[in-house]
Amino acid sequence: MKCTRCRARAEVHLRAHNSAFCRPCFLFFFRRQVERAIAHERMCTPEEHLLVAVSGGKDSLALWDVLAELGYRTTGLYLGLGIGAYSTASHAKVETFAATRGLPLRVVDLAREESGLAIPEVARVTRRTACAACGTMKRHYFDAAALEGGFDVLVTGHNLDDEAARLMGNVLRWQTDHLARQRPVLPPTHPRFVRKVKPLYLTGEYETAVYAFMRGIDYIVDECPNAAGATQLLYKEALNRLEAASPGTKLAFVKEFLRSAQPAFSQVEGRRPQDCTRCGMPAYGEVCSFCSLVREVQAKTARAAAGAPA
Ligand code: Q46
Ligand code: ZN
Repeated sequence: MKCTRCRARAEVHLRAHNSAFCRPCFLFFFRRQVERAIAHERMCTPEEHLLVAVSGGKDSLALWDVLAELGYRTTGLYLGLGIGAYSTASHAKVETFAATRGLPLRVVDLAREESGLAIPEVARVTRRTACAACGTMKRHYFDAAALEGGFDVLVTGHNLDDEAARLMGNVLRWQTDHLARQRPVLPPTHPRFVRKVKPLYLTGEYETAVYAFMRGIDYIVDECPNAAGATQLLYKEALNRLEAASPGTKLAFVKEFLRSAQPAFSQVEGRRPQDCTRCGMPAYGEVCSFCSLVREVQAKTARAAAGAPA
């Protein structure tokens, strides 16, 4: 097979794009996809300071690599979630990536923060799934780090597969409030929020894996051990089957949702957040969801210590 761009021997075949590329042309194509997403959605400008949330996986490290290559001012943000060997290994990958490229990195270790709570403990005490606890904790620490560091934009590595799976989940349950917020750019709705963007929202997981391989990025291949039971994976598998039978399905699903359906949902977007009475961060009730979770853990831990049933 020949490269669609230069007719050299192709190394990658992208069925969804009906294209094949040699190595230099694939890297060009990948970067241009990110540039186009940023320009089309007005995600950020070269003057702004970007905080890039990195997990040690291929998507976030590939994204950080492209953004730095494109000349954006970036700082990485790694959250130590306290998930055993997975957290230790992913932290090491991020540190090495940043050090070899001379890029600034911030590390927030959840167990060392004021609340002192790592994900497994929150999940165990509250009897939530690890991912439910993790989602609330991650959102809070991302927002807090962006605010504290004076960043303009928070960038995450969500790719097309993530967005398609999330869309499928939201549609299957008609979660209209979630659909209202499922966009590649979220403008701040509170003075303590910064803009949140997802430059890989139209880039498939396979493409980021190929990019990471070609660029020699050493990322953590293993998934978080808690991912296995997550419903998201089931949606991803279903979408992969649809994609195999009809290439381009995921791209059309997400693109068309954003073009023709999403505006109707965002029109009815709900209330604006107030200030959390405990931490000052945005909240939809008296306290934000993070503080409410921390309170719950503290109350249940105290009850258990006093010998009462949880
Ligand atoms: S890190 Fe956290 Fe994910 Fe692990 S506990 Fe679930 S949400 S699976 S992206
Ligand atoms: Zn709070």
